[in-house]
Amino acid sequence: LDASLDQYVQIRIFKIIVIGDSNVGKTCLTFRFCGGTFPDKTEATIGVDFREKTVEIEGEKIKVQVWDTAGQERFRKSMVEHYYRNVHAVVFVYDVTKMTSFTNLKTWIEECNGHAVPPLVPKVLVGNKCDLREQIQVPSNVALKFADAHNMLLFETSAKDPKESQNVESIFMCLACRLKAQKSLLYRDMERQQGRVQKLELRQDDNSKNSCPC
Ligand SMILES: Nc1nc2c(ncn2[C@@H]2O[C@H](COP(=O)(O)OP(=O)(O)OP(=O)(O)O)[C@@H](O)[C@H]2O)c(=O)[nH]1
Ligand SMILES: [Mg+2]
Repeated sequence: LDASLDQYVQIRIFKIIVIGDSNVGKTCLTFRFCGGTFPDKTEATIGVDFREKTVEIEGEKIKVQVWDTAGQERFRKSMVEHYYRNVHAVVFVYDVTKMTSFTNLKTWIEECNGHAVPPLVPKVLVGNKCDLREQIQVPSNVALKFADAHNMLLFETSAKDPKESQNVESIFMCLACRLKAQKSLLYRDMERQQGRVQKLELRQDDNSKNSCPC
């Protein structure tokens, strides 16, 4: 019992919020990642839906807590403060078949910046519905330029197409890896302050064996 309790106490939780226009597929993406399937039917999210998945990185179990937020203003306005409080990472989603969902990203980024999210909080951009190849309105190179300008990685995905599920997984795994690495860096800095450089080098060696999806 002691051992299992120990594990429970040590598990870390990363809060990742998923933001973007209504109908871009935030619910479907989070469902795909946490539940492994594409939901037959979705309703507009009201407030927020929580989903979570425990992943293992470098032997450490981490709980990824995904906040599937509402895109419609009337369903989110009372919740916005809660979305951004103590957030660890942000996923901005647009729909590759709808240009307005891409141009609106500016507003979503402004909202995020307006809530004093620290610059170290990783942010990524996700273009969803790539399975609708004939209807693409947002070219990859345009999205890539935008992502670069905002210091974000770009993922093009489909929550619907099972062949793309690895890409969906990569979004959250990449963020979890980065968060884990950030925390290790923090620990290393503390060690450096204490003059424990030897241990610092050992840790770096350990890290080089890892396979991060990004
Ligand atoms: N073809 C295709 N359709 C998708 C994909 N992802 C979501 N959809 C469809 O897009 C619609 C909206 O999906 P949701 O996940 O509910 O959208 P949302 O961003 O959560 O919307 P709000 O909750 O209102 O903010 C649904 O009809 C989904 O079936 C995808 O990857 N491909
Ligand atoms: Mg939704």
